[in-house]
Amino acid sequence: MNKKWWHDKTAYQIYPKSFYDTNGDGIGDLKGIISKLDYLKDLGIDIIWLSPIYQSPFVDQGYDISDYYKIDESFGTMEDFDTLLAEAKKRNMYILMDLVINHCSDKHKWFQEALKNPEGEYGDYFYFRKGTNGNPPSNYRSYFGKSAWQQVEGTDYYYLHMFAKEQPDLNWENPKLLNELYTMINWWLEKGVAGFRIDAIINIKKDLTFQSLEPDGPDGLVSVWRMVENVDGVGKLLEDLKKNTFEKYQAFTVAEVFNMKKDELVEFIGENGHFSTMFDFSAHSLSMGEHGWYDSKPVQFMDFKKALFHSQQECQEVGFLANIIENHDEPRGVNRFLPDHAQNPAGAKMLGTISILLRGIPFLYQGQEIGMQNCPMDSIDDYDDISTHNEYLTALEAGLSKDEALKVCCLNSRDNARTPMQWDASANAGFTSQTPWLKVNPNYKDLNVKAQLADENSVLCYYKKLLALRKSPEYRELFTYGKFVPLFEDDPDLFAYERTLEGKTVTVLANFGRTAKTLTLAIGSEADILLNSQPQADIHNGQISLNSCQVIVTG
Ligand code: TEU
Ligand code: CA
Repeated sequence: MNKKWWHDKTAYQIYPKSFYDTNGDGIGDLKGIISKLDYLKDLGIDIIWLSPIYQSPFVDQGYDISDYYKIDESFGTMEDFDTLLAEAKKRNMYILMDLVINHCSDKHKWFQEALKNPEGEYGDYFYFRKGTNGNPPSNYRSYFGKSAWQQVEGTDYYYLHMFAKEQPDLNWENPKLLNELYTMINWWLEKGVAGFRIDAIINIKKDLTFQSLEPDGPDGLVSVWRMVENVDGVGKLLEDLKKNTFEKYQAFTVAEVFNMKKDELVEFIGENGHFSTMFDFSAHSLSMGEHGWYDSKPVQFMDFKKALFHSQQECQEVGFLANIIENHDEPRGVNRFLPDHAQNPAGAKMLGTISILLRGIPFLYQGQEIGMQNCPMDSIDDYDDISTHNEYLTALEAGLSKDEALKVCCLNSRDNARTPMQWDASANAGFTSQTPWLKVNPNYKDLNVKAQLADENSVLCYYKKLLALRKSPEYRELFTYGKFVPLFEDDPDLFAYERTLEGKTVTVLANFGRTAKTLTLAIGSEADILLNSQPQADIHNGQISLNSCQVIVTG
């Protein structure tokens, strides 16, 4: 395997709106990010992915871009961005932008022009189709609910939007549009960004017949996902994208790909794949409901373990996955993947360890390093997220009471991860001096960066040790290139595996169970303890005892 510059790096996702506000408007900003670079460096971060900071009407929190060449004023200016790049570079850190090119905002000038004349030049940047007998061209349901076709007022034209109606899909069959996108991407790479996280990219290939499919819900619609699933040919678009942009700059790309087709793994992230890496969502997909959040299921430990073991084994001969516990679309991992008795600092350390020492590129999400948790909301009006409001309605339509529907949102909402970063115990968790744009989690007085920096047993101090171990001169190669070998696969409490490289082995042992557990291992009593989440470790003669929620790494 050819070594690449990003193989041994650790990444961190910033959700800029909720990271750190320096001018008191309640919205995080670029100056805020710059002021926290040392914090991230100290944590052990190399690569920073910024959720979208482009100009946007924020219908979907910046994933609706109205100008790809501008920084939204709520975040600062292009000068601030250049300063961020320069300051990151000084610290040997890399910046990734979020590349949202399946769709843009309905306020983008392309779309504004297109609306004036759907049959004109800009009309062909999007998918405009005529409806039949006053009905949309097909029965697709958008990811955010209701028809994926929106009628253009006063005409019989509709345009396709797989997400919100304010996010019209871009026509990837149009070479002119592609040229505009390539030029824009190269412009950012020339500027010095190290690469991109690539949004919703699997959706770019459409079945141009746009034929209706069998409905999958009482609304008579079918998830637009079915159309994506049935169409071939995304690979050609992705390869052209890479050749015209990323490849020339050795850019690092991490793709957001859900439900890839089985045989696409090599094509996507193999040695010459379309992307450097892509997120492993196998554990996240476990809780997805068939019809929405209201029929989502809690994740069972054995399923969680099986899913991760499977993707580790499937990918290790092929390429690198990007391992995550949470992101801005998901509830907090501590609440989602840990059993009730482990939803505490001990559990957070355990979950962090098993994830970060897997083979692949670790991606932390802001607040994960202090064990941030889901945020309780008292009313649906406290939620900002467009998807949460849609899922709430879907739950009501399915017959849930208002209280039940709210509960469903509390468990699943994307806003769980979007509440402001908890910096200290002062008002608004030190995130802003004024009113934050989204509620701060009330647990911030006990759970914040400042308190954890001062406590050597905190989740944060533990994460620092964990990342330092992964990047230590002695173990860096092993954690980067070493084979993943599962251990105790059938044990209902243990999450355990080895990483091995050239005769060297590291063993990761975590006890997710409620009670202590003694196990017999091939390691002798001479094994060094490289990391231990609790004060004591009990190893003799190949026997090791783990308390509930304890994780030990030996080497
Ligand atoms: O997410 C794509 C995507 O498939 C999500 O809709 C996901 O299924 C959902 O968030 C689960 O609740 C990306 C971005 O990460 C997301 O924030 C955007 O809303 C979306 O694309 C549209 O750009
Ligand atoms: Ca601000």
